Amino acid sequence: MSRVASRCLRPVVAAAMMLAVGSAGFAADEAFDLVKIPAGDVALGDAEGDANETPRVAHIPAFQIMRHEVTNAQFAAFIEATKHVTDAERGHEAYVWTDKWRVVEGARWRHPHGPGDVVEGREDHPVMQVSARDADAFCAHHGMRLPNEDEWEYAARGRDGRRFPWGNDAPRAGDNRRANFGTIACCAADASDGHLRTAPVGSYPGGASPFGLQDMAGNVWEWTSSPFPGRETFRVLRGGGWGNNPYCLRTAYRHGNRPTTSLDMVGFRCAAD
Ligand SMILES: [Ca+2]
Repeated sequence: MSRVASRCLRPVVAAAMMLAVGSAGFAADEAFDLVKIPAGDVALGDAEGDANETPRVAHIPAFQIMRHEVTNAQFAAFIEATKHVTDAERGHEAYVWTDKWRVVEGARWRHPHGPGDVVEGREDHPVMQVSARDADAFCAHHGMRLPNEDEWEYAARGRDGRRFPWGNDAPRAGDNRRANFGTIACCAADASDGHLRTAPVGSYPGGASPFGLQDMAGNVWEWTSSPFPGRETFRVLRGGGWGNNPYCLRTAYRHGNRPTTSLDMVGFRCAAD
Protein backbone atom coordinates (compact mmCIF):
# COMPACT_ATOMS: atom_id res chain seq x y z
CA MET A 1 0.00 0.00 0.00
CA SER A 2 0.66 3.40 0.05
CA ARG A 3 3.70 4.39 1.97
CA VAL A 4 2.35 7.84 1.74
CA ALA A 5 1.76 9.20 5.19
CA SER A 6 -1.79 8.45 6.10
CA ARG A 7 -3.84 7.55 9.11
CA CYS A 8 -6.65 6.44 6.89
CA LEU A 9 -5.89 4.02 4.10
CA ARG A 10 -2.43 3.25 5.48
CA PRO A 11 -2.72 -0.53 5.76
CA VAL A 12 -2.88 -0.80 2.03
CA VAL A 13 0.71 -1.34 1.00
CA ALA A 14 2.53 0.91 1.97
CA ALA A 15 -30.51 3.25 -14.52
CA ALA A 16 -30.29 6.16 -15.55
CA MET A 17 -27.27 6.14 -17.55
CA MET A 18 -28.24 3.74 -20.25
CA LEU A 19 -30.26 6.23 -22.13
CA ALA A 20 -27.35 7.98 -23.71
CA VAL A 21 -24.35 5.79 -23.21
CA GLY A 22 -22.33 5.40 -26.36
CA SER A 23 -24.59 7.48 -28.51
CA ALA A 24 -23.09 10.03 -30.81
CA GLY A 25 -23.21 13.60 -29.66
CA PHE A 26 -23.82 12.53 -26.10
CA ALA A 27 -23.84 15.47 -23.76
CA ALA A 28 -22.70 14.57 -20.30
CA ASP A 29 -25.12 16.79 -18.45
CA GLU A 30 -28.10 15.10 -20.05
CA ALA A 31 -27.45 11.91 -18.13
CA PHE A 32 -25.28 12.97 -15.22
CA ASP A 33 -26.37 15.42 -12.59
CA LEU A 34 -23.56 17.91 -13.07
CA VAL A 35 -23.33 20.84 -10.68
CA LYS A 36 -21.82 24.10 -11.92
CA ILE A 37 -19.12 25.44 -9.61
CA PRO A 38 -18.26 29.11 -10.18
CA ALA A 39 -14.68 30.38 -10.38
CA GLY A 40 -13.37 31.50 -7.04
CA ASP A 41 -10.46 32.30 -4.75
CA VAL A 42 -10.73 29.45 -2.34
CA ALA A 43 -9.29 28.66 1.11
CA LEU A 44 -7.75 25.18 0.93
CA GLY A 45 -5.91 23.09 3.52
CA ASP A 46 -6.26 22.69 7.28
CA ALA A 47 -3.85 24.10 9.88
CA GLU A 48 -4.86 21.32 12.26
CA GLY A 49 -4.48 18.55 9.72
CA ASP A 50 -1.49 16.65 8.31
CA ALA A 51 1.77 18.41 7.45
CA ASN A 52 0.82 18.41 3.76
CA GLU A 53 -2.36 20.40 4.43
CA THR A 54 -0.73 23.81 4.89
CA PRO A 55 -3.47 26.40 4.40
CA ARG A 56 -3.37 28.34 1.14
CA VAL A 57 -5.64 30.25 -1.20
CA ALA A 58 -5.99 29.07 -4.80
CA HIS A 59 -7.82 30.58 -7.74
CA ILE A 60 -9.94 27.86 -9.27
CA PRO A 61 -11.61 28.40 -12.67
CA ALA A 62 -15.25 27.47 -13.12
CA PHE A 63 -15.95 23.79 -13.69
CA GLN A 64 -18.70 21.19 -13.31
CA ILE A 65 -18.77 18.07 -11.17
CA MET A 66 -21.18 15.20 -10.58
CA ARG A 67 -23.53 15.62 -7.65
CA HIS A 68 -23.14 11.94 -6.79
CA GLU A 69 -20.48 9.27 -6.83
CA VAL A 70 -20.52 7.03 -9.94
CA THR A 71 -22.85 4.11 -9.23
CA ASN A 72 -22.66 0.43 -10.02
CA ALA A 73 -25.45 0.92 -12.58
CA GLN A 74 -23.54 3.68 -14.33
CA PHE A 75 -20.35 1.66 -14.35
CA ALA A 76 -22.17 -1.44 -15.62
CA ALA A 77 -23.52 0.57 -18.56
CA PHE A 78 -19.99 1.81 -19.32
CA ILE A 79 -18.64 -1.76 -19.28
CA GLU A 80 -21.49 -2.92 -21.51
CA ALA A 81 -20.81 -0.15 -24.01
CA THR A 82 -17.02 -0.31 -24.08
CA LYS A 83 -16.04 -3.81 -22.94
CA HIS A 84 -13.50 -2.09 -20.73
CA VAL A 85 -11.44 -4.49 -18.59
CA THR A 86 -10.60 -3.04 -15.19
CA ASP A 87 -7.19 -3.16 -13.59
CA ALA A 88 -8.50 -5.49 -10.88
CA GLU A 89 -9.75 -7.83 -13.63
CA ARG A 90 -6.29 -7.67 -15.22
CA GLY A 91 -4.75 -8.86 -12.00
CA HIS A 92 -3.52 -5.65 -10.43
CA GLU A 93 -3.90 -5.46 -6.68
CA ALA A 94 -7.47 -5.48 -5.36
CA TYR A 95 -7.72 -4.92 -1.64
CA VAL A 96 -10.58 -5.82 0.66
CA TRP A 97 -10.92 -4.30 4.11
CA THR A 98 -11.73 -6.63 6.97
CA ASP A 99 -9.67 -6.07 10.09
CA LYS A 100 -6.86 -4.97 7.79
CA TRP A 101 -6.28 -4.58 4.06
CA ARG A 102 -5.93 -7.91 2.30
CA VAL A 103 -5.26 -8.67 -1.37
CA VAL A 104 -8.21 -10.86 -2.39
CA GLU A 105 -8.22 -12.98 -5.51
CA GLY A 106 -11.41 -12.39 -7.49
CA ALA A 107 -12.25 -9.06 -5.90
CA ARG A 108 -13.39 -6.75 -8.70
CA TRP A 109 -16.11 -4.22 -9.34
CA ARG A 110 -18.88 -6.83 -9.69
CA HIS A 111 -17.59 -8.56 -6.54
CA PRO A 112 -16.13 -5.68 -4.55
CA HIS A 113 -15.81 -7.33 -1.16
CA GLY A 114 -14.57 -10.62 -2.60
CA PRO A 115 -15.74 -13.39 -4.95
CA GLY A 116 -18.76 -14.28 -2.80
CA ASP A 117 -20.07 -10.73 -2.87
CA VAL A 118 -22.20 -9.42 -5.75
CA VAL A 119 -23.37 -5.90 -6.59
CA GLU A 120 -26.83 -7.02 -7.74
CA GLY A 121 -29.28 -5.22 -5.50
CA ARG A 122 -26.77 -2.42 -4.95
CA GLU A 123 -27.13 -0.75 -8.34
CA ASP A 124 -27.44 2.68 -6.73
CA HIS A 125 -24.40 2.23 -4.51
CA PRO A 126 -21.04 3.67 -5.53
CA VAL A 127 -18.85 1.49 -7.74
CA MET A 128 -15.69 0.24 -6.02
CA GLN A 129 -12.62 -1.79 -6.99
CA VAL A 130 -11.88 0.70 -9.75
CA SER A 131 -8.38 2.02 -10.29
CA ALA A 132 -7.58 5.60 -11.23
CA ARG A 133 -7.06 4.36 -14.78
CA ASP A 134 -10.52 2.79 -14.81
CA ALA A 135 -11.97 6.03 -13.48
CA ASP A 136 -10.14 8.01 -16.17
CA ALA A 137 -11.58 5.70 -18.83
CA PHE A 138 -15.15 6.02 -17.54
CA CYS A 139 -15.01 9.80 -17.39
CA ALA A 140 -13.38 10.10 -20.82
CA HIS A 141 -16.02 7.85 -22.36
CA HIS A 142 -18.61 10.36 -21.20
CA GLY A 143 -16.66 13.40 -22.35
CA MET A 144 -15.56 14.23 -18.83
CA ARG A 145 -12.47 13.85 -16.64
CA LEU A 146 -11.60 13.36 -13.01
CA PRO A 147 -11.49 16.54 -10.93
CA ASN A 148 -8.08 17.71 -9.79
CA GLU A 149 -7.69 17.79 -6.03
CA ASP A 150 -8.15 21.56 -5.71
CA GLU A 151 -11.42 21.35 -7.62
CA TRP A 152 -12.52 18.42 -5.49
CA GLU A 153 -11.77 20.23 -2.24
CA TYR A 154 -13.52 23.41 -3.39
CA ALA A 155 -16.59 21.43 -4.44
CA ALA A 156 -16.58 19.74 -1.02
CA ARG A 157 -16.19 22.76 1.26
CA GLY A 158 -17.02 25.92 -0.67
CA ARG A 159 -14.98 29.06 -0.10
CA ASP A 160 -15.10 29.54 3.65
CA GLY A 161 -12.55 26.99 4.79
CA ARG A 162 -14.97 24.69 6.62
CA ARG A 163 -13.53 21.35 7.69
CA PHE A 164 -16.43 19.18 6.49
CA PRO A 165 -18.93 19.69 3.68
CA TRP A 166 -21.63 20.78 6.16
CA GLY A 167 -19.46 22.91 8.45
CA ASN A 168 -16.77 22.52 11.09
CA ASP A 169 -18.34 19.92 13.36
CA ALA A 170 -17.14 16.34 12.98
CA PRO A 171 -19.85 13.73 12.43
CA ARG A 172 -20.79 11.84 15.57
CA ALA A 173 -21.12 8.14 16.24
CA GLY A 174 -24.60 7.06 15.20
CA ASP A 175 -25.00 10.15 13.09
CA ASN A 176 -27.28 9.00 10.30
CA ARG A 177 -27.77 12.36 8.68
CA ARG A 178 -24.41 13.57 7.44
CA ALA A 179 -22.15 10.80 6.21
CA ASN A 180 -21.56 7.09 5.85
CA PHE A 181 -18.33 6.50 7.76
CA GLY A 182 -16.63 4.14 10.21
CA THR A 183 -16.09 4.10 13.90
CA ILE A 184 -14.90 7.19 15.72
CA ALA A 185 -11.66 5.35 16.45
CA CYS A 186 -9.64 4.23 13.48
CA CYS A 187 -10.72 2.09 10.63
CA ALA A 188 -13.61 -0.21 11.33
CA ALA A 189 -16.90 -0.48 9.49
CA ASP A 190 -19.82 0.82 11.52
CA ALA A 191 -23.53 0.29 10.94
CA SER A 192 -24.76 2.94 13.36
CA ASP A 193 -25.06 5.39 10.45
CA GLY A 194 -27.51 2.98 8.82
CA HIS A 195 -25.07 1.16 6.52
CA LEU A 196 -22.28 -1.21 7.47
CA ARG A 197 -20.37 -0.61 4.26
CA THR A 198 -21.58 1.43 1.27
CA ALA A 199 -24.90 3.28 1.13
CA PRO A 200 -26.93 4.27 -1.93
CA VAL A 201 -25.47 7.51 -3.23
CA GLY A 202 -27.20 10.57 -1.82
CA SER A 203 -28.41 8.84 1.36
CA TYR A 204 -27.18 11.65 3.63
CA PRO A 205 -28.69 14.92 2.41
CA GLY A 206 -27.75 16.54 5.74
CA GLY A 207 -24.13 16.17 4.71
CA ALA A 208 -24.43 18.05 1.42
CA SER A 209 -21.64 20.40 0.42
CA PRO A 210 -22.35 24.15 -0.05
CA PHE A 211 -22.95 23.36 -3.73
CA GLY A 212 -25.32 20.51 -2.98
CA LEU A 213 -22.92 17.66 -3.69
CA GLN A 214 -23.63 14.42 -1.83
CA ASP A 215 -21.23 12.04 -0.09
CA MET A 216 -18.20 14.30 -0.38
CA ALA A 217 -17.43 12.97 3.10
CA GLY A 218 -17.60 9.20 3.42
CA ASN A 219 -19.26 6.37 1.52
CA VAL A 220 -16.25 5.84 -0.76
CA TRP A 221 -12.94 7.64 -1.27
CA GLU A 222 -12.75 9.38 -4.62
CA TRP A 223 -9.90 9.42 -7.12
CA THR A 224 -8.64 12.73 -8.41
CA SER A 225 -6.36 13.52 -11.37
CA SER A 226 -3.63 14.98 -9.14
CA PRO A 227 -0.28 13.36 -8.36
CA PHE A 228 0.47 12.98 -4.66
CA PRO A 229 2.77 15.76 -3.41
CA GLY A 230 6.29 14.36 -3.12
CA ARG A 231 5.32 11.04 -4.64
CA GLU A 232 4.48 11.80 -8.21
CA THR A 233 3.68 8.27 -9.33
CA PHE A 234 0.82 8.13 -6.83
CA ARG A 235 -2.62 9.65 -7.32
CA VAL A 236 -4.48 11.66 -4.69
CA LEU A 237 -7.75 10.34 -3.25
CA ARG A 238 -10.15 12.43 -1.21
CA GLY A 239 -13.13 12.25 1.08
CA GLY A 240 -12.77 9.13 3.24
CA GLY A 241 -14.90 6.03 3.11
CA TRP A 242 -17.27 3.73 4.94
CA GLY A 243 -14.55 2.42 7.23
CA ASN A 244 -12.83 5.67 8.16
CA ASN A 245 -12.99 7.90 11.19
CA PRO A 246 -13.93 11.58 11.06
CA TYR A 247 -10.32 12.80 10.80
CA CYS A 248 -10.07 11.17 7.38
CA LEU A 249 -13.41 12.60 6.25
CA ARG A 250 -12.11 16.17 6.41
CA THR A 251 -12.29 18.04 3.13
CA ALA A 252 -8.54 18.85 3.21
CA TYR A 253 -7.35 15.32 3.94
CA ARG A 254 -5.53 13.53 1.14
CA HIS A 255 -4.40 9.99 0.61
CA GLY A 256 -2.30 8.55 -2.22
CA ASN A 257 -2.30 5.22 -4.03
CA ARG A 258 -0.83 3.80 -7.18
CA PRO A 259 -3.16 4.54 -10.11
CA THR A 260 -3.46 0.79 -10.80
CA THR A 261 -4.60 -0.11 -7.29
CA SER A 262 -8.23 -0.93 -6.46
CA LEU A 263 -9.91 -1.18 -3.07
CA ASP A 264 -13.40 -1.90 -1.77
CA MET A 265 -13.55 1.56 -0.23
CA VAL A 266 -12.58 3.65 -3.28
CA GLY A 267 -14.70 5.02 -6.13
CA PHE A 268 -14.89 8.33 -8.00
CA ARG A 269 -17.02 11.02 -9.60
CA CYS A 270 -16.31 12.91 -12.81
CA ALA A 271 -15.86 16.60 -13.56
CA ALA A 272 -16.00 18.69 -16.72
CA ASP A 273 -14.87 22.14 -17.82
CA1 LIG B 1 -17.36 10.04 -1.08
